[in-house]
Amino acid sequence: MTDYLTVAPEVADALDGGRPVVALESTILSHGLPPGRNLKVAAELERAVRDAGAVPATIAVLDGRAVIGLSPAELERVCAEDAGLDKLSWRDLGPALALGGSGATTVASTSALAHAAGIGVFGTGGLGGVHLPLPGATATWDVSADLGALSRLPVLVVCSGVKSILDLAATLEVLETNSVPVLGYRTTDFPAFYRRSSGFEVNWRVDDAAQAAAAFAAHRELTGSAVLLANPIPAEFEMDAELHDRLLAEGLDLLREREVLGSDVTPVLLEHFHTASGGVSLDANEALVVSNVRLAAEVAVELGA
Ligand code: PSU
Ligand code: MN
Repeated sequence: MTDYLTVAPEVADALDGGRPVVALESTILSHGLPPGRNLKVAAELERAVRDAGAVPATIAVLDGRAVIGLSPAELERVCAEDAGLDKLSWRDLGPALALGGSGATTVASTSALAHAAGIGVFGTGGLGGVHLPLPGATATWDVSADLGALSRLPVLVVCSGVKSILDLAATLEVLETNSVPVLGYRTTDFPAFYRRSSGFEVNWRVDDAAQAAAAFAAHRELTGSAVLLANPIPAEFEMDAELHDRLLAEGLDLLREREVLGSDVTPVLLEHFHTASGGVSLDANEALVVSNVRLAAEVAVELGA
């Protein structure tokens, strides 16, 4: 695997010296945020990680290389309006690397590449999960590869839960089946991305970064699966419940009308939220991901790696 990795010198130095590093994904930039705003958020995320005392490593696949720690020019490329990057999940990495492809990495593929590079902590916005069946169908079998990746990679992922377009109960069950503990950060309620609470309980609560780090360190000794640290969106950015429910209903209608399936579902839904909310969802998205990567950096500092 190391033959396919290009690790930025600053990231390699930190890893060699046992200093804290935080992995960041690129799908949220290329497929989750509009051009212009994405580059601003990318810079802000890296700054938040640095301010908390860790080194950021934004990950993407560029021209057949898995880049661990994008340079400013590479970040611009990923965020460009005409970037034309594919969304690469874990299963896509082999072909993309071997065939010289380029693409943005999801939670699944970013976790795999971070682990291959020796990075254990990863901060992002939302996790993929189990999709609800379409009306009339018994099952879509659309279960994000993020869940499979978390079952097999010993990383700590900090996120704000999953969007309410997903089947939250089923998503939590799959995490349990795969021995992925869900730690609520200062809460026992699983967050629902734009909303602080989903009404579903998580099994553990931690109140500071040190507790999260200790839980992850102990879990890593015993299993090969991930730990999910669920951090609710900052209260002042939580989306109004009525607005949220309206946008979600409209978004689901849109998905049905356009017959959107598979990996396009999340990008199309996010785009609807962003345009139809007049930017409210963009501010929310930015606030939650900044808060998550800051917390990821605090945990990485506590872990000392
Ligand atoms: N959820 C969000 N924003 C995102 C994603 C999920 O609120 O940008 C992205 C992440 O990269 C995640 C991926 O790993 O979508 C999951 O896609 P899928 O459901 O196709 O596996
Ligand atoms: Mn899917």
